[in-house]
Amino acid sequence: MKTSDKCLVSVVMGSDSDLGVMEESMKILKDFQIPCEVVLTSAHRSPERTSAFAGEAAGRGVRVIIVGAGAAAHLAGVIASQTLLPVIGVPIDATALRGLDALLSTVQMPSGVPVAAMAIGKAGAKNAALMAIRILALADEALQIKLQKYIEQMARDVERKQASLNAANT
Ligand code: RP5
Repeated sequence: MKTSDKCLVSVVMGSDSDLGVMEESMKILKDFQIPCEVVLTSAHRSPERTSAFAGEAAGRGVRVIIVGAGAAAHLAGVIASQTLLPVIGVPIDATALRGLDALLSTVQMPSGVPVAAMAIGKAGAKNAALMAIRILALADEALQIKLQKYIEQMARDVERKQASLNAANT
């Protein structure tokens, strides 16, 4: 498994077909300069590789695991069952059920094994990274400041868009 040594966040996905969605997580982590890695493993197709990853991630310094998976998406739950690290799940639209299958598989975890389930698709992938950053920011004041600036920028963007709308409608 090719992984970086010093990453704080692992972005895990069940298939390379999930990459287009999970890139949203990676973009945010890169913007916040959080060292991260991408790991491809499947709960169903490579169960031993999945267990090996879950078992060693914390020991390598990983602090949060983001998991994107579609269909009967068991990957986040299976990883959460084998690590103490917080696991954030991103349901992916990969079948005729448009992600509802993955959402229910991700969110309906049995008691005792938590997965923080995000929205289906790109918004979920983006929010998964922001949630990971919020977790890391609990012990990192500089990261808290970056998050605050990100939030303030979002508010400014709304005002800028309002101004554009006003200009287009006068
Ligand atoms: C899941 O099955 C993967 O996470 C992916 O979303 C879905 C389909 O995988 P592929 O058949 O495209 O490899 O395990």
